[in-house]
Amino acid sequence: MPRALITGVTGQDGLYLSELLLSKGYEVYGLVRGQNNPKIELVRRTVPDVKILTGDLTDLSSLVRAFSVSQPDEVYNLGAISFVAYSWENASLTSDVTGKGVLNILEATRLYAGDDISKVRFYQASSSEMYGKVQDVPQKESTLLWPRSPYGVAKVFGHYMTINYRESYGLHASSGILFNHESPRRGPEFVTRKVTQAVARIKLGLQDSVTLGNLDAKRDWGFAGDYVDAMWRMLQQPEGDDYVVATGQTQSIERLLEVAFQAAGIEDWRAYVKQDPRFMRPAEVDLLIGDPTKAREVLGWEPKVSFEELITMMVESDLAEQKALAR
Ligand code: NAP
Ligand code: F7E
Repeated sequence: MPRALITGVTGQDGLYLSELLLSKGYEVYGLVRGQNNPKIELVRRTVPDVKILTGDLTDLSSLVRAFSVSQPDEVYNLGAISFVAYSWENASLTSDVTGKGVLNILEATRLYAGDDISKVRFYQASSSEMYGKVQDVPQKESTLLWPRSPYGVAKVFGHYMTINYRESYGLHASSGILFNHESPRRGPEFVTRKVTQAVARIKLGLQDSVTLGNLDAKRDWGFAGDYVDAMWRMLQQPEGDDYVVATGQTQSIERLLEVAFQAAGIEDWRAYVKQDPRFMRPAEVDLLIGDPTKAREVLGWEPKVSFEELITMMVESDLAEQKALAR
């Protein structure tokens, strides 16, 4: 039975990846940070077969201990401070966790492997935020990185450190440059879920409007359940490498609003949307659209859920959740 260690198991991708690996017969260990982390219950409820270990990406010895207990064949580093807006307010912490945390887990991986670097494979959750002020349209693996937030800068550090461990030590290390991916499990701070949750509450008469920031930004949004499959596929290749994972299509926030309100049977979304500079960012990433050709050709990966299906799925899930909460 192969063994996997996942950091960030309490997050959106951690839960989907746990389900995928368990369905493939893996023994799955999940790293959970903090004392009495409330999300531990979510993991126990959703994926009860995951074995929980405590540890933090900023604490190297906790990572060394997690490797020693789990003895993993595959490591998926999904842990991060992942909310871009928050990263300006907590830039140093974001650098420590999202950036230097990658170095810590790479080092723990190398210490665990000892003389046999081939005994473990490593996945790094890199991000399209690294493209920032985009230098190519669409963005591909070779596109110059130009991050626009402390989060993006920290991810660039993690990306290059992953490549460096591959080149320096021969570690089977892959960097998945994933474009935005969403689901009913998405945190409510991100724009898709903020919108689908608000739409559900407006439909049920629990809220009058939703207040957003920049409505012109464009993102290449896919379904998280599809994207974790690409992570797994990367670690099944003979060599580690870097891959863009994206749908190849881009949508504006305005289009997101249109689809989400329509999914709840509301045609005139403009009547319910306000804007506030509070939600604008010091520097914006205006346009993301990925070129997933390499992932398709090498990994045999393709997204299965369309943007419209994704947003409808999220609105329906939020309607059910809000109805249950209102009871
Ligand atoms: P998420 O829901 O925000 O989950 C982040 C996870 O990181 C949570 O489990 C969180 O734990 C954990 N974490 C935070 N600080 C930590 C620390 N100091 N030590 C260990 N773990 C820590 O993010 P996601 O959407 O699942 O994304 C997974 C990864 O992919 C992240 O690295 C993200 O940056 C990256 N990524 C995401 C997207 C996307 O569109 N979703 C795209 C590209 C890349 P708590 O629950 O305790 O806070
Ligand atoms: O913002 C705009 C905002 O916070 C998307 C993370 O998973 O994907 C995610 O980062 C866009 C931005 O995601 C609001 O300005 C307008 O242009 O949902 P988001 P993100 O910043 O793209 C990447 C790939 C990651 O790696 C990250 O970890 O929406 N926007 N009004 C708003 N965004 C939010 N959150 N809230 C608003 O009210």
